[in-house]
Amino acid sequence: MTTTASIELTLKDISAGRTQGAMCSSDLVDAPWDVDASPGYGPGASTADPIPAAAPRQGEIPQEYRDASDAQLRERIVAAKARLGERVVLLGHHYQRVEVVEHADYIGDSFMLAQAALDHPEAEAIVFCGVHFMAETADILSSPDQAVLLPNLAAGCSMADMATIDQVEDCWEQLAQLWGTEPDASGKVPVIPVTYMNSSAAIKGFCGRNGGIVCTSSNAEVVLSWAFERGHRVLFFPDQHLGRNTAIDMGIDPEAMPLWNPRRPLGNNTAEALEDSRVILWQGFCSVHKRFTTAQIAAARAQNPEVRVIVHPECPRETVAAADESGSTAYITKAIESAAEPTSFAIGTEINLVKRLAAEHPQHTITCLDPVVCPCSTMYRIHPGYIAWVLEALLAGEVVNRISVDAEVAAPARVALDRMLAAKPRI
Ligand code: CIZ
Repeated sequence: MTTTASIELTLKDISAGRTQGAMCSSDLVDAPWDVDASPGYGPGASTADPIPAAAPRQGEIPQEYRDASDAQLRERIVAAKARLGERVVLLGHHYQRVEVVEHADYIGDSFMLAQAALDHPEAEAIVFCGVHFMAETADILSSPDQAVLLPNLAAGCSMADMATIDQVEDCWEQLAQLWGTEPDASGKVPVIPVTYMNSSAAIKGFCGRNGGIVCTSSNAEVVLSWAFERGHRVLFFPDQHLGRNTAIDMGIDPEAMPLWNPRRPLGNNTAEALEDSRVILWQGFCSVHKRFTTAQIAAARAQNPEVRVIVHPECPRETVAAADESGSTAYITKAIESAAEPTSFAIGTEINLVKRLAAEHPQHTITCLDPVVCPCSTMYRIHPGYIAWVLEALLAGEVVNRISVDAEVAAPARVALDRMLAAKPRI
């Protein structure tokens, strides 16, 4: 089982063939600029997923950053940040590696980081160490004269790419043909679109235009309640597991949750099944979280019957049902921080967060449920070399890797995000 050893060691083990059964490619030990030379999500957990043709690509960065040692990059980032002072805010997602989050002004989930972006109108640049949809969200929430920078443009999210705006529009048209879009006598519309934060700005904009809302894994239940006050059903995308787990926890019958396959008419459902539905689940998933299984939970319990198993709600239903608890990264972090007695935790989420929590809480034994878990390969594309490059460019008066959402998409996306920000997280 994975312990507090560094991710680098895990990757070296995989590379040397010492770890069996991993989907994790040994290429992860390569420098990101080598990985970025070919299109794709990068090596690791997401390699099996098709990448959209229009996915952003990262160009080559100057050789000096590629040649610098870890220590030199660290020094350069610290120095550049000190010189930039309040001109820059650096946001680090929970799933980023230690060498990245050590430079972050805020470390958190997408919900917390979206709020942090809102709280810094004075910063001229927000460097978002996360993935593309998070930077888009920060751009939508920040003021137009602030620049949001994504250090590596290829840091995307395979789950977010599983629902394209064309597919969602097409689904919406098919549902509108069945039921129309007007409210009935009770004042409720036939269906409310709800998108997980892990989606493109275009899809958030779609939700804003069509009476819908965004959710994160921290507030999905609150958001679904909001939607059921306004509609008979919810169309939930792109993560089927978060939608299913949240709805089941709210007491909704799993039979009333058909899966929508965007490549088939009516999503591969009958009109009757859709009529009887409460939540229509898009067929998307997270490549990292789908790896956590009931067998891993059984193995953790066989090793230590006292172990407290907490998994992320992006995991499959049977895994969530077998765990002791499930919750967002904020929930997991808080559960560990608030455990009064030394406790054994087995955690089902991305490895960088698990390792960091283990290092920060030596009084507890914190392991990852998956013995050969890969880092999220797209999050892993943010490397200190890219951070040094964007910060030093700012010092030289140059803005690189700016993520800008078109105004006509940003305005309705902001409506959907504002609805979410008004919905209070459960924890
Ligand atoms: O909301 C987020 O940032 C993600 C991707 C997961 C979580 O639980 O924080």
